[in-house]
Amino acid sequence: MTFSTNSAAEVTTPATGKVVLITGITGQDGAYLAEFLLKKGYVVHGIKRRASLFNTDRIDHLYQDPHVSNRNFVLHYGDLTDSTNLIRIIQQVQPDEIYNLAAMSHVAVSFETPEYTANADGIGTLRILEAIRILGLEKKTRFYQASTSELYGLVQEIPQKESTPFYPRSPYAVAKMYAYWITINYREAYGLYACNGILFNHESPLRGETFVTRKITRALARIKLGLQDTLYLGNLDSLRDWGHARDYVEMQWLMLQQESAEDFVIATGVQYSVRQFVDAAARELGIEISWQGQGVEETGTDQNGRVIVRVDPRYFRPTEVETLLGDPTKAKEKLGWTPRTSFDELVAEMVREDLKSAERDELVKKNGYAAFDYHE
Ligand code: NDP
Ligand code: GDR
Repeated sequence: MTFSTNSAAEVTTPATGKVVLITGITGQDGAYLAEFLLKKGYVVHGIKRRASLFNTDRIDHLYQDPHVSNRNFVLHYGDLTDSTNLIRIIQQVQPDEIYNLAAMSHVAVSFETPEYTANADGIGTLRILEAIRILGLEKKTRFYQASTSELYGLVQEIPQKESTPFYPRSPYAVAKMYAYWITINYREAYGLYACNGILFNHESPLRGETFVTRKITRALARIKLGLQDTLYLGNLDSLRDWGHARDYVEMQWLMLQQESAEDFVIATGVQYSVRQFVDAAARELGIEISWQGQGVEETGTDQNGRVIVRVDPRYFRPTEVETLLGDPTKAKEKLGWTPRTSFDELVAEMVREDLKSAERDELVKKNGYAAFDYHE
């Protein structure tokens, strides 16, 4: 499904409700947030990038025919690396709230593309803040910045809370650190309602396939159906605090509804290793994994003696974030927010959805068409 670009006349069509602009609307959080805000009666505008293939799968169910007037869901072509484009879109949309979710969000990839990551994730945030200022929207437009637990990096305190010192460990985290501080600076210098959500890892069936949780649920579902032999992973000992994206976008909205702008840690307060995530996902599929060996030699074997998990050093990072565990006390107290989905429910939902798509691929294969495979 495609989306048209928008003329100024189309996007200024009067509509009821507040108007929001979401960057990164085609991503995991963008899709959940757009749906959440539409249900709340907002008019939702989103920025999507031009791509050579359709890249709107996650939001196709929200699509509205561009020929219909009074749409409450409108997409604009744009990019965080393009200041004039951002200024023009913000000028047209005149948003009450901006959610800056767009980013080159893959930590491992940021080591390969550090300059681009700094440009999009760091300076991109500055471009939006400057656009708000240039357009004189400081008093009208509230700004949410998608900050990250990756800022804690080499952790200085366990669990991590708003006051825990940062020690970023990747080009991604360093770029996000700039974005974090420039958001605070614009709040203090120009009185903008601008805040950081310091979100710990959050996952869902919409999670990108190369992040570890989705890579695991997708691969194990395919292994279960005989579409794939092996799941290759990097650091199995890495510890993360995993929540559900659907719960976390609600908090992003809540942060913009307060009397004054503040920064919040959003996390579950519970931590698991990558290996434990593999075990939990495998159990959902009736697979019991036993682990043998250490380091790069470590393997996971199923109850039939097949080695289905192996370590591949290509997935190690030059500098790793070994352990993250958030303390969401402030969000609980001030926003009244608690995560609704448990770790087991999250894993079960992701496995269920990946099993469904593996079953579709199995059908295609059985009917003589090859189902492709990849191991990123
Ligand atoms: P995704 O990777 O799923 O989505 C990222 C979005 O940003 C996509 O829509 C992508 O477009 C878009 N994007 C990337 N680069 C640009 C660019 N240069 N200009 C415009 N748009 C761009 O990330 P999530 O939804 O998981 O995360 C949302 C935000 O929250 C990100 O900023 C991420 O860094 C941050 N975050 C995420 C956490 C998580 O666990 N999910 C935790 C903490 C922070 P396209 O679809 O075309 O690629
Ligand atoms: P992260 O998520 O780096 O925490 O960033 P990711 O799922 O990529 O990695 C989590 C941990 O798992 C280890 N790991 C692997 N990771 C990937 N991707 N692939 C593997 O094969 C693999 N094997 C082990 C990693 O080394 C790491 O320790 C996510 C992103 O959403 C960021 O944008 C966000 O800011 C942070 O979460 C909070």
